Amino acid sequence: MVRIEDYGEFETAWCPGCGNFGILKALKKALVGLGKEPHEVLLVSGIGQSGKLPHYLRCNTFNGLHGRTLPPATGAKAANQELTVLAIAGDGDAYGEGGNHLVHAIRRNPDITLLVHNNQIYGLTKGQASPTSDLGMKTKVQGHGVFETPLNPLALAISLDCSFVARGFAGDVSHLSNLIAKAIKHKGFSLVDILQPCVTFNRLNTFQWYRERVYRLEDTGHRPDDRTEAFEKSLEWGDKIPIGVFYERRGPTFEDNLPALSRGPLYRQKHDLSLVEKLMEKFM
Ligand SMILES: Cc1ncc(C[n+]2csc(CCOP(=O)(O)OP(=O)(O)O)c2C)c(N)n1
Ligand SMILES: [Mg+2]
Repeated sequence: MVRIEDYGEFETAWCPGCGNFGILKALKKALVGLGKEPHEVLLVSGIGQSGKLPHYLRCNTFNGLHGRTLPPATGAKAANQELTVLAIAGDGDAYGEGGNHLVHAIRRNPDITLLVHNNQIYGLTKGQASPTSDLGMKTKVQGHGVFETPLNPLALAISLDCSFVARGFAGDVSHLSNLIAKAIKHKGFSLVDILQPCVTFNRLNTFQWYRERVYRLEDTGHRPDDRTEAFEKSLEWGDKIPIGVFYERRGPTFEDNLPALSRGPLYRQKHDLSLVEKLMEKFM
């Protein structure tokens, strides 16, 4: 039986008190709760403080380019559907540089889970505004305050009919770990946006700031199969911030739609090299 210790314990480069510790804890708890062995799991990340998370778990990992978590994660799942694939990204990574990939991954619906460490700031590069920084937030670069309308990742995902859309809070590890487990179990593309306080570069959206505002959707009788209600809930931001599963629907995945995968994962399929030879002959 798999245990938390099987995922290892590593020294991190995160600041003491960082919200990323809650996410790491919740992820390990979710994987162990689902009985996933480290060799059955692949974590794909980009660049950022968030992108370091896979360095701190003993399992399969791929750390690629900033904003480019989703293409290799989608490819890995297509090659081996037996793997549990998670893409790990920051708000800059997933919603800024990787925004285009996010839109099209949602449309494609691969059976992978995207965890976004949403600290509403570029952490690794020391505190520039990100697409989710609140209006008016002052940084060393945005000296007069952020004036761009913040991107609402949940509303965007629901408008694209994303098959699973949730928001968690790094300060509520057991709730977050439950959400991550649900997202992994869901068949299709799952987005879990995680409110993750950055204790060094975001002095506005602190643990206390989030704690005073978050409430659980499941306590309100919210029905995740109601897309219109999910959209309405996704617009709530300010004095009250909902967390939980906003929206969930069933439907064919990217892998279901690929005829080449009907005979099982690519790596298990026997290849008939004579077919390739015949093809090559045509070009002789
Ligand atoms: C292609 C490319 N563009 C920009 C950068 C510089 N860069 C590295 S991380 C980062 C943003 C990090 O913010 P976020 O994705 O929110 O992650 P965090 O550190 O906050 O977890 C940027 C702009 C880069 N490494 N590569
Ligand atoms: Mg960030």
